[in-house]
Amino acid sequence: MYRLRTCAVRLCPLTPPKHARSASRQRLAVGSAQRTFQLIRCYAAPVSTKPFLSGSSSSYVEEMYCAWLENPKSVHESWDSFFRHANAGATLGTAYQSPSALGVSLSALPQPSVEKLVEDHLAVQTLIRAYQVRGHHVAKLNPLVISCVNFDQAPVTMGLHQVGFYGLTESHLDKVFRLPKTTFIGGSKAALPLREIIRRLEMAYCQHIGVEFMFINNLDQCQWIRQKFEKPGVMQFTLEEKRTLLARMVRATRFEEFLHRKWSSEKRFGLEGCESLIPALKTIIDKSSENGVDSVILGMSHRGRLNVLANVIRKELEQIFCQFDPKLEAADEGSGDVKYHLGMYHRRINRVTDRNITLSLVANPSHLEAVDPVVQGKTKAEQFYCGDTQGNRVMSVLLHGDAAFAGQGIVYETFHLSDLPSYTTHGTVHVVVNNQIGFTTDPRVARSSPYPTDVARVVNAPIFHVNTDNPEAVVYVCNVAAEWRATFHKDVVVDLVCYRKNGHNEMDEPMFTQPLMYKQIKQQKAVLQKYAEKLMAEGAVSRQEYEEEIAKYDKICEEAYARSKDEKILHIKHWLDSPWPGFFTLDGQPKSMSCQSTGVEEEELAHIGGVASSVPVKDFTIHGGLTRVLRGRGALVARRAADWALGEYMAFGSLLKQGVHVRLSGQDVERGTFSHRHHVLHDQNVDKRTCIPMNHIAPDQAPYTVCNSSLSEYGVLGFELGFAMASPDALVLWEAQFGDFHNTAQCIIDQFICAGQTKWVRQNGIVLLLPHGLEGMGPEHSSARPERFLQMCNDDPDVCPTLTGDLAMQQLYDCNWIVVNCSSPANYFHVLRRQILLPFRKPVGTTKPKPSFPQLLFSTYFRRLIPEEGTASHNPAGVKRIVFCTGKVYYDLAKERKTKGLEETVAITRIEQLSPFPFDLVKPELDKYQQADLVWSQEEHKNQGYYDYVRPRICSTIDHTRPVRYAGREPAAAPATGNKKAHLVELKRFLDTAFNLDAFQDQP
Ligand SMILES: Cc1ncc(C[n+]2csc(CCOP(=O)(O)OP(=O)(O)O)c2C)c(N)n1
Repeated sequence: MYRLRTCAVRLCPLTPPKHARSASRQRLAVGSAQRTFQLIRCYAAPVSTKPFLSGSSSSYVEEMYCAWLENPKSVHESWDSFFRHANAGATLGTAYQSPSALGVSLSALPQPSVEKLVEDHLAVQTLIRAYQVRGHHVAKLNPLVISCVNFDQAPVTMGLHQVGFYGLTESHLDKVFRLPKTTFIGGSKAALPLREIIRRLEMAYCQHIGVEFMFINNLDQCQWIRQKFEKPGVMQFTLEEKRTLLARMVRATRFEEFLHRKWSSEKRFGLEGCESLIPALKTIIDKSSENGVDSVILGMSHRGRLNVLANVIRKELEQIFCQFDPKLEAADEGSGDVKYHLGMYHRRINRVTDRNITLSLVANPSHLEAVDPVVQGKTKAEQFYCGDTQGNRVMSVLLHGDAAFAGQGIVYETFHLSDLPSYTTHGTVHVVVNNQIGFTTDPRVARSSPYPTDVARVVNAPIFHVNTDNPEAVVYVCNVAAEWRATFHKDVVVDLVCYRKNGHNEMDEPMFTQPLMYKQIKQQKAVLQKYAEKLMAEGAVSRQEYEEEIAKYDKICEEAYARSKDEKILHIKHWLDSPWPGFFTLDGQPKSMSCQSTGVEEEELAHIGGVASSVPVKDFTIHGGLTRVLRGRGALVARRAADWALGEYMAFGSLLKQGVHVRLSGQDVERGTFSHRHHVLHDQNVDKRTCIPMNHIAPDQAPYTVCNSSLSEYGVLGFELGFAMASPDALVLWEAQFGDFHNTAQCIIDQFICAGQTKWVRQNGIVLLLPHGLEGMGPEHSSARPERFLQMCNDDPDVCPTLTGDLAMQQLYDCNWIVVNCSSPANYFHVLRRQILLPFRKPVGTTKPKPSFPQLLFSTYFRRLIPEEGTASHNPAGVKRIVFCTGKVYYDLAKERKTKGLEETVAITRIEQLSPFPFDLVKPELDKYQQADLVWSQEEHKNQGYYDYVRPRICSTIDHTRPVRYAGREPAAAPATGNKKAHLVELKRFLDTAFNLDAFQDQP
């Protein structure tokens, strides 16, 4: 877009009517989002060399020129005359010829005066533009008065006394200037004296609101914002609106005061200094509700969270207050969480619009901003399930701290999801509680950008900075933000510039580190008091009414406090952010404790296999290589076999047919990193024509979503977790490109997936697909780090449970997550289907081989353990060793055993579900081979992989009567060697150990 500024001077000698039409058509055709102004230019036009038509002033001419091309009457006659002559190739100084309507005075002017007139107009337009671009630099944004933003000492070029900067003098102040189309300060007037122009610009851009938007590369959007802030009188409030605002400020303020009175030494991360947040959020919700939104999903950190719960979401106050009672025990199992992390879901009537609205605040961990993608995923899912393709009914609101917003990379990753087809939520309203400090750290050492909000510029989100000591300004920008989202379905940021009245928490002493700032804060009059005084001075409210409002709310708090004393127990269940109506019994239990068979009729599998090996649309040319792949699949189906890709296809296809939505997301998942999946076919002759055969399985099937994601693990995994949170009736899978890349999403894994249920009684059935395997590809691209997942399992290694018939289900119910490592496509098929057929939801992490894989016949259920089924199993007494293993190393072991002729002597048993550990299946194996020594063999290094998890559990199963030996790689720092030769040597060495029956003789 900005190219147009530099080439704007090169006005071409077009014939206006013809080119005006074509240019206008071009602008319409590209749509509002792509105004790049690729106008044809003739660089030979003499006016192109004029110095006054250069730099930023030229953009005004450009805009006028474009407007003139579309409609010559849309610009002032003087400009019409100028453009006509310029286009006709007029020479220097002759382009302007007075139109007849301007009369003699101008046309009679000597030529230099004409040029001066044009120059002065351009100067005024540059000045107007300066306010639009940089007005926020001088706006009075900071309630603390001290400057919070350093713009590299850029000179202030605004104000009555700065007109000289534009080549104007004081004598111009009372001259009347035409206003360009790019401003709305005139209201109904097309021209104003310069003095008034400046006054109006100061009102629009330099008071308590700083509007940052001129970087947006869409003229319609810029114009929309200009008119929202420039039109005279836009910020008018009715008496009722002012009184409502005051009442909201009373609640926000008195809530914190109440908590402070009752629990002065309890951490609550109060909102004092930013009480305007409450009316801000309520305004966004009211306005969005007015625009048709009926569900708002919020994410936020600690600051002011209780206040938001109480006064925005309307959690019962007694439920909040009883969280402060140290004597109350929790009714639910699990760790629970601190009160300022808990979530909430509430459906109620919005009193302003009288419409139903559902508000949910997503539970979140301390990890700042980690909840952002989760909120987006949940929002996307809710939009998806209610058919809201434009985000008209469901929206997200994200709250941020200033330090976290600037510092946490996940903010950027989440912004980059905002406009992607499979991830967009059609606009999020971001609200930054910019208290100008992060714990004890000043902004000058916490970020390199002037504002904490600069990250939002990457997605062209407008940013509205506002001084929170002016609640009306806050409410105004929030209204505009909500309207922006409803109009353009794009992200927008409200930067609430405020202060933090106390320390980081209520126990913290801020004077240690920010003495001057806090001296200033101590002198600060509370915003409620300021606003109440303003309204009283205006006569909008009387002192008595104000005091009554306060007394009324204090009474509400006192009464709730009294009720909270009756609470005998804490129910974390009451803080659920995503209830799944109908999935559990009324008291939140699974409806049964059994799992249907995961098997599927062969006929159905053959049908799905047929779809997987065909192109279900006509006249669609696929790549020749793919034709071979599909043919290969067809051959497998005919042989009743499946490879890795086909096993997955059949699992997805059968669930879709059952009406279960399946969503697979991750980097390059559509084709599959290993070029095995091919879920999206591309027509080789038609650009962007694609086909997803999985959506052609049955007419009444559920939709299948498969989407290549942005290159973000943290953001995308968080998003999919949020998607899976919305409903138990969908199989949501995230695939890491290689398993090791999940570590950049570790926070989502640790904070949400591993511990989510125990902290927030919230189940989630997300599946993590983690390609894994040491194949000589080097330290990366090898290990999915299964040891990390296993280390975080909540089962006790030292206790062998009672081996009853329902152990398997009970274990699944009790565990925090399931870790599997399938060695066959059949088992992969079953474990995917089991995810949905279980009567509860658990996350699954599945390490899986990269799919160069043997083909196996289908079984009918997921096999947690695959025992030795070969020769050794027929004569257990002759077996000298059982080698336990998991995953694809089984094939290396089986091959080596055969080579060494030990098929009768060594049994190999595969543990496919590592956690929960299948004690009940391991025990019979151990009992069967009484004389055998026990070996755990893995391809991973000893300090990695599965060994540390499996060994104590096998020992507990047999009460430590036999030791478990190790045959695998030595301990190491890196997951794998980068040297192919070393890789093979290592492999040979541990296979030798695994089958050397004397190898452990010297070990105790
Ligand atoms: C990822 C992460 N790193 C560090 C912390 C520790 N921490 C808690 S609050 C905080 C300061 C946050 O400042 P800001 O984002 O401005 O929010 P505020 O507390 O000022 O409202 C820090 C560093 C954290 N919770 N999360």
